[in-house]
Amino acid sequence: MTRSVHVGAAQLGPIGRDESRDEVVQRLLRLLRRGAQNGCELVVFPELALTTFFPRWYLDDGGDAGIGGDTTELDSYYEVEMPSIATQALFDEAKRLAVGFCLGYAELTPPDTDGIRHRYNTYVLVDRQGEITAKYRKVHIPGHESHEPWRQFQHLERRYFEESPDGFAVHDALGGKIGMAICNDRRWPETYRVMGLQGVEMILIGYNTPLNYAPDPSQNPLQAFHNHLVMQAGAYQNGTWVVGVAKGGVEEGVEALAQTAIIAPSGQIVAQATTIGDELIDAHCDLDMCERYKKTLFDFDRYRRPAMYSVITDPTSKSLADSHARPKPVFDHDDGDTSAEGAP
Ligand code: CDT
Repeated sequence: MTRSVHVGAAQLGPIGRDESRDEVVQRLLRLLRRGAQNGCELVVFPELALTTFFPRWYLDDGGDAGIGGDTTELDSYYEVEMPSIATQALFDEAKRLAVGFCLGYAELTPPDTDGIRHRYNTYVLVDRQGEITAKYRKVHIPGHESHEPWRQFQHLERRYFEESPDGFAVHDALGGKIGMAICNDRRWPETYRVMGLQGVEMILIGYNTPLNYAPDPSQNPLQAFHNHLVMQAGAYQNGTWVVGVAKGGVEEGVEALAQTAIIAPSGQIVAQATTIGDELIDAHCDLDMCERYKKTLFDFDRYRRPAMYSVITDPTSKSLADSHARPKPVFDHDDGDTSAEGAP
């Protein structure tokens, strides 16, 4: 029997700074119910799906030393528990409808043994009984740490979130192997490969991507192209489904990419959002299709050459330039003749 997951990608339009959690949860519930009506087993929401994308503002006054001073507004964007009072309705409805979901939010942990509370950009995977079965914290945190007034808007993710200490796990869920990644993670091939090496069959990725990239505006017209480029390549090169879900549209004056897409292990887009607002797209994803790629062109055990890749993770590994340096010619001629022994 073929293994298949009917997945819904629940794109969100903008969330206002003054929009309450309850109002946002009502929007999520509408999308969850639409997914259930369509027969989805899993509905995937974007990164930071409960609030506006608050890293666009410098919200504390700790200066270059890091978060400090009055953090009242900043802290209001984080969840200190999950389910929270406001999100409980989503968990209850998921259970009633027997639809799993994946939700992105800002997480503020309880104090650890050193009394430190950690801030993460987090995804939870919730099963069809409404129980959290897996948590993922964003690995690649983009943007900057300090207030940069020259920008039209900030991207202070590196101030407001720590890098995940946990990495990329793959989970047995919905009859398949499911992984998660968040926004900037999707641009890095290692994200997909680390999960690919664990046999992942479906990667869930939420994103908030401003169309204006201040450090290099020449990339602005390429945002949509790069978005699909990286997710399609990640899917194909690892023989996995990828579900990329946007919070798009103009949020607090900042235009963000939509282009939510469900991508097959062939790298082909099988469903794509047509709006920049709240929209559910869905697809039947045949998980056994992954094998066609995992067992042929991308048979990792047969064809990969890990010994050749050590520079990726081993900082002590010799660079290619060092280990493959051309021997110096025996005779150096100043007439440009490179035919001497040792020359190419
Ligand atoms: N949310 C997020 O990770 N956004 C980044 C924006 C570019 S870096 C400032 C992204 O990779 O889409």
